[in-house]
Amino acid sequence: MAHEPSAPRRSTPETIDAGDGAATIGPMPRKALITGITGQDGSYLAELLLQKGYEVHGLIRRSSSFTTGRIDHLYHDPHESGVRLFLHYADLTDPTSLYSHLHSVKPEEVYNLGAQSHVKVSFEVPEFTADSVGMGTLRLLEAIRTADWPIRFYQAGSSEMYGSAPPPQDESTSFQPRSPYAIAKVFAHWMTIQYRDAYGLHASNGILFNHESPRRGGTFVTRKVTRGIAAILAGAEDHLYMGNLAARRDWGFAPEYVEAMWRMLQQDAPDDYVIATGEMHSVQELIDVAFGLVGLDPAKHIRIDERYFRPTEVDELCGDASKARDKLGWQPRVTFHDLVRLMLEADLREAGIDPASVMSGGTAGAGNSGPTGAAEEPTTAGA
Ligand code: NAP
Ligand code: G4F
Repeated sequence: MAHEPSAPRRSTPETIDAGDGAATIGPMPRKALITGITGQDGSYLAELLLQKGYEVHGLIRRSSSFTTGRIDHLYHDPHESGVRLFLHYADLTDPTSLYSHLHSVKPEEVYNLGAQSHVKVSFEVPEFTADSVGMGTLRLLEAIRTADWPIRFYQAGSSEMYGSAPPPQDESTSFQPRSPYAIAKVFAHWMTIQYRDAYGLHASNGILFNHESPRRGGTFVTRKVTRGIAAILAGAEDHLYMGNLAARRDWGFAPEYVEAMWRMLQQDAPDDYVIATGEMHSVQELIDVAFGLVGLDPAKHIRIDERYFRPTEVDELCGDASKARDKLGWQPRVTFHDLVRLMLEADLREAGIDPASVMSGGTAGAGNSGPTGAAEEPTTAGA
């Protein structure tokens, strides 16, 4: 399909490819299938796999508006040679779509990143969350079980599964989930182990602690803060309405975390791995660091709104990723302060503000501001 010169660069199942020609030379590239390719992690994973020479197939949901903002930069007209990124319409709640695309693509690696991934929202749409996160994983595993070629499977597990289990949390810590989202992830985690044990699938669980980037959705707390500051400096907002500032999280940098996913599937044997920085900070500290970088007083701009509190909260998450370090050779590099700085810089640029003009201590320069596609924090719903 020809791409209209004046149209915005949008990727649809008919029009997207990677366009660097690598797939046309030499042996057949390895094929990977990604659910959730339009999300933060899916976009970084697609980039990583394309760089490694894979042919990448992403499953996307049909929507009345474009959802491919985070992967549009991978777009090249399919009439060019070397197409290596393909998109297909499917949904984790629709088993037929999963089965048919799996069998037509025949991937060697499947990364299950698709999910209703917002914890607070999972209290409002618990059935859809359980369906997409829990049952969706089971549907994908069932489709894989029927395949007559070897497939390696990655399940995007979450530190939310630990819930009220005290930190530090590692692979031996018991799950004590505190939300519909976390309970659905626990189901998916154990189902992945079940298919590994019962059917010999090469199926691995990543238990990833919070990871962020300039592509993070706008209703997660880090991005909400960095976007909020940019809006305040741009004169568009005066206040930022927040929830529980005492919650503590282990925040890392998303591109490093998708590298760990890939490493898990390169192991001879499947296994489960915690991926984390081992450092914990409160939401209040996040606010103080981010506001401090631009010399704003948070007390003047932060307001508390009950709607952003969860019915049950996870107070403290801090991961011990020793196993990933020892077995996968994986280690985080971007620190909490670097992360806040690079996200803030990206949001300032997006708001038309030169970071150097407002930030103290120089700029990080590490931020991949890329397309974000993030939505506004809703004003009528409590996310
Ligand atoms: P995200 O930005 O919210 O992306 C979620 C992706 O799932 C989007 O592509 C979304 O598509 C897709 N999706 C939602 N419902 C679906 C359905 N019914 N069928 C198919 N696809 C569906 O999430 P993320 O931060 O990249 O996280 C990736 C995965 O890791 C998720 O499973 C998340 O739960 C898990 N995880 C994330 C973190 C973290 O800190 N980021 C930590 C641990 C685990 P649309 O674009 O159409 O909405
Ligand atoms: O950024 P959050 O919404 O992330 P949360 O709930 O930790 O979940 C994220 O990380 C999980 C891994 O542990 C993923 F599995 C999950 O998919 C998602 O990516 O909230 C972080 C903390 C919470 O304790 C929340 O109560 O920040 C607190 N918070 C305080 N005020 C707020 C706000 N969170 C949001 N979203 N908005 C607020 O105004």
